Amino acid sequence: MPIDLSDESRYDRTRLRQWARGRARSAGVDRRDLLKLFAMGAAAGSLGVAAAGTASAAGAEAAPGIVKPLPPELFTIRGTNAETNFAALRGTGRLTPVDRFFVRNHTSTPRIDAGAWRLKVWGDGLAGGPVEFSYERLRALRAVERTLFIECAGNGRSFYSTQQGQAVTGTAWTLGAIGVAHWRGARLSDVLRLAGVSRGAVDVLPRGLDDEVVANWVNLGRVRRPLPVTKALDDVLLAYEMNGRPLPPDHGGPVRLVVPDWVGISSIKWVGDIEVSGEALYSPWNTDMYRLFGPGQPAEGSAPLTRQTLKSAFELPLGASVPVHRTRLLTGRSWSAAAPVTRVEVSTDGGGHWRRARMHDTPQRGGWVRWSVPWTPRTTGATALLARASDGTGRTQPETAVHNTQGYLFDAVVRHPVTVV
Ligand SMILES: Nc1nc2c(c(=O)[nH]1)N[C@H]1C(S)=C(S)[C@@H](COP(=O)(O)O)O[C@H]1N2
Ligand SMILES: [Mo]
Repeated sequence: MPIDLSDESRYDRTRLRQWARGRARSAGVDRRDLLKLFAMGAAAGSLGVAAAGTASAAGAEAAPGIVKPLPPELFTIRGTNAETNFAALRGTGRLTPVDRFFVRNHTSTPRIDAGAWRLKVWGDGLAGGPVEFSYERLRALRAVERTLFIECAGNGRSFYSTQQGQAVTGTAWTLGAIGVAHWRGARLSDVLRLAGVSRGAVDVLPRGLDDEVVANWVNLGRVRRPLPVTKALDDVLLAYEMNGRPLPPDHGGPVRLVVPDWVGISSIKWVGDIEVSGEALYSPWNTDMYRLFGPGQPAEGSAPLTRQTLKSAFELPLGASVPVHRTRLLTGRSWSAAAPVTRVEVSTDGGGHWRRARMHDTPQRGGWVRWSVPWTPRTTGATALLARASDGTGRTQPETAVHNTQGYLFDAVVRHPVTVV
């Protein structure tokens, strides 16, 4: 019998059961519904997440709900999202210009007036009651500036299927779900302290003001993902500027979180409230999503994902044609969430020989390095370009990434197809 939500006591009992199981406490999301949902997604080969009232845009020319222009030379549209074409970064600086910074929207970009915006900090992890911050008040706090990347946990996901022959669900990103920006904002720790965060606080739960996410008829509520209070008090920003300009609407304006090194979903855009809790919190974004599921993982999945990994990309379209006997400068970028990149090697013969690439930036944690290597193709035909980075922890990109059903944290060396003509 379907649950009648107008029957309040029945509804409350359902919520209570969910609560007892420790699931999805603020959205009334049933775990079994979610598992069914992901099973359907797997069968359909994609996750099929769409905004309430918005038609699915898979395969469409434009991403409904993104405000900025998305010219095809700069972006590849994937459902409600726009992937940066890596080739469009060639010649740009260390910072990704906003006009080509990828957009990952679960629903659509809301337009929020900074003057009317408020951040409400609340919950039993505060010593007192809720505290509100206006945009003006936030901007009056001590400001910090940092150059950091935001990268989707699923960046590179499509290579699980095209390179490793493995089935995964979710947006079929190549390597363009990353951007590096210079962010300016207040420290989340300052805001939490002003709000009276108590010593017993365990998790904070920032929530976006964008529409609720409805996936295959299950309402997951608004985008929100718990963050341990230790990380929240460490290095997280409440950013209001990106590359020296007020934060644009598509990237979370007027205010978003920027969570250094962590999976992009942590950096909640259009933040409207933050719950501070004395106990662990759950949302679909740290339970059934953004964990590793699959062979070798516990049935309930790995621990919630935190740090991003190590990757490299060429500033060249996949499948590009290049003229034979002509010397060209291959350029690209490498980045790691764990430590600065220490070395980049490139192969132009499918992995047979490797050469050191020249680095054009001082490697820095949280950013990427631009690199280049000259190449004169000698024979015509199909080949693969490979770039392999190592970082200060001693890690080098592996040949194969660890398969997981939702295709997160792809870190293997990508075989970038080109044809010499
Ligand atoms: N409120 C809200 N925050 C969000 C999202 C969203 O859809 N809504 N997407 C998340 C995901 S999955 C990623 S990868 C980053 C993308 O940030 P960008 O669109 O500025 O590139 O924002 C995160 N924050
Ligand atoms: Mo993401």
